[in-house]
This record gives sequence, C-alpha cells and structure tokens, in this order.
Amino acid sequence: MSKVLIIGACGQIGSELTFKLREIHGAENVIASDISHSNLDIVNSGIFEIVDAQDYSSVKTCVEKHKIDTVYLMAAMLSATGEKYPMKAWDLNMNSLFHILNLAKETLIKKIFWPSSIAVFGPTTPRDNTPQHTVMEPTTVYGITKQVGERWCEYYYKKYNVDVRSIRYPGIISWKTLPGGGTTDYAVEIYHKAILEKQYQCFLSENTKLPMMFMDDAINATINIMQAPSDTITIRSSYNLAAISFTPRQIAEAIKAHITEFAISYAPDFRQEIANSWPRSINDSSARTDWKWRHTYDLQSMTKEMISQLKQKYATSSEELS
Ligand code: AKB
Repeated sequence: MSKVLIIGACGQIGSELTFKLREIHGAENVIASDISHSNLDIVNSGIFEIVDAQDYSSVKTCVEKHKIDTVYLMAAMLSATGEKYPMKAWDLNMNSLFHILNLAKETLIKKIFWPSSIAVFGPTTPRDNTPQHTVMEPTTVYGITKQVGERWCEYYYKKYNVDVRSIRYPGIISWKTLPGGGTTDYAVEIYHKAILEKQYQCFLSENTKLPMMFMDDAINATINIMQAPSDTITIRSSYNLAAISFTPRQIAEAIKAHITEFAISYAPDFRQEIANSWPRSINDSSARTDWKWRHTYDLQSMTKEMISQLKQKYATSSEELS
C-alpha cells in the first residue's frame, strides 16, 4: 500500500488533492502537511504534520516517520506574490524541489508529483495553441523557478532514474479553498464577489484571454498522470495541460446568465503585464496521447457548478471574502 505525503496541503490545489488521495488510498495512508494549520478542514480530517518545505530535515523526518513512498509537492509562491518577493519565491520554489528530488535520489521516496505552470512561457512564446516544445523565456520570478525546476526534474530522471511527473497547470478555478497570490486568481474571486456583492472590479483588462481549468479536472489530471505506467510518461520536464480559455468579459457573461444584475468593471494593475506575457491557449496533445488526458468542464458547466456550490456555502456559513 502506497504511503503518500502532500506538502502544501492547506493550499488551493493541495487541499482538494488531499481529500481525493484519502478517498483513493485510505485516510490512514495519506499524510497532509503544511507550514501552519491554515486550513482546519484539512488539519482536522486526517493525519496532519507541520512541515517546512524549505527545511530538508523537517521534510526528511516526516518522510521517515511515516515511511512515505510518494510525495506531492504543492507548496509554492505564485506569480503575483513572487514579483513582490523575488528572492523568497526563488528560495521556496527551488529549495523545496531540490529536497524532494534528493530524497528520491537517496531512494527514501519512489515517486514525485511536482506542478509546473503556464508561467514557464513568456512574451516570445507563440501565444495561441502554444506547443509542448517551444521558445520559453519567462519574465516572472515564478515562471523562471518553474522553468528551471522542469529542467532539474528531467535531469534527475535521466541521471538518477527519479520517477518525477509534472504538469503545467493553467489557472485553476475552485470553490472550496481560495487561491493565493496568482495572476489567474481573478477567475475565482469573481464568483465570490458575484454572489456576495453582485459586482466585481477585475485587475485584468476585459479581453485578456488566459488558459484555465476547473479544479475537478485539475485533480483528475494529477491523479491520472501519477497512476499512468512509467513507460507512458515520455515527458519528464512537464506536460502542457489545457481545458478552457476565456477572457474576463466572457466569464462575466457566463455569470450574468445566472445572476442577471452582476456588473463587472476593469482596473488593470501590475498583474496585467504578467498576463500579457502568458499564452492564450495551450496545445496539450502530448498529455492526451501519452496518458489519455481528457477534460470535462467548459465555461458554462463550470460556472453553473461554482455558483451553485458557493451559494450553498455562503448560505450555511458567515464566511466573507476579504
Ligand atoms: C498564477 O496565476 O500564478 C498561477 C499559475 C497560472 O500558475 N495560477
């Protein structure tokens, strides 16, 4: 039976991944960890450890204590926060990856999932139907760490036979846990504000098109690539992954179909430049061929689900979006 550790389990993707992995492997075989108890749903619903992803001995102690063989490294500083704290982003994103790669090199763990991002691409990359292999000159610190991380993943696979698997996540949209510090965060905030205030001021301009995905699809992709036989994983840097692409204006229109009074306004800030440097749509044919990736949600079905889940959530809690 596999013993799984999720590092960064309190975050937006880490929390939903933890719930799914507990379903698959059994709660007793899945250890959630983070640097603090910031998500009580995760902390109180299974085994939880405080782990500092930047501290090798903290990670190693947890791996040894629970006889972990598989690690999902979900801790990272995202694009917008990374521009405010460049060195912190570099340290967190790179140190945490090296610790896990080295634990696998030393055969303490067998398998790694490490997320990359569409942020590996930059302004010189073809922006539509962006190929798997293309020009990559990222201009954000986050994008640089993800691009460098991809190179190291491939290096450890080729040189030390480390079984590391990765996908380049687009913006991920979910209703359970808020994202923190990304450029695509607007596409989550907009739903909360639509329900609470019937209006939203977007920090990107109305026609800024970016690749996005509903959380359920992102979790399925993550589980699928980890369950795929090793010889089907032909890319050991990171796979392009796509579902939908839309602009702030298009998501606002989709919301208006459910909340007719909803109004959007635009006040682009420093995140606009980041978004302008990223692809508008992604070619993910390698993932679709190699490990049979398929997405389920489009903009309309995702919007329906987001609105219905958030309406229930706010009806039963006093939670408010800060
Ligand atoms: C971000 O906006 O920084 C992230 C990402 C696309 O990786 N959501």
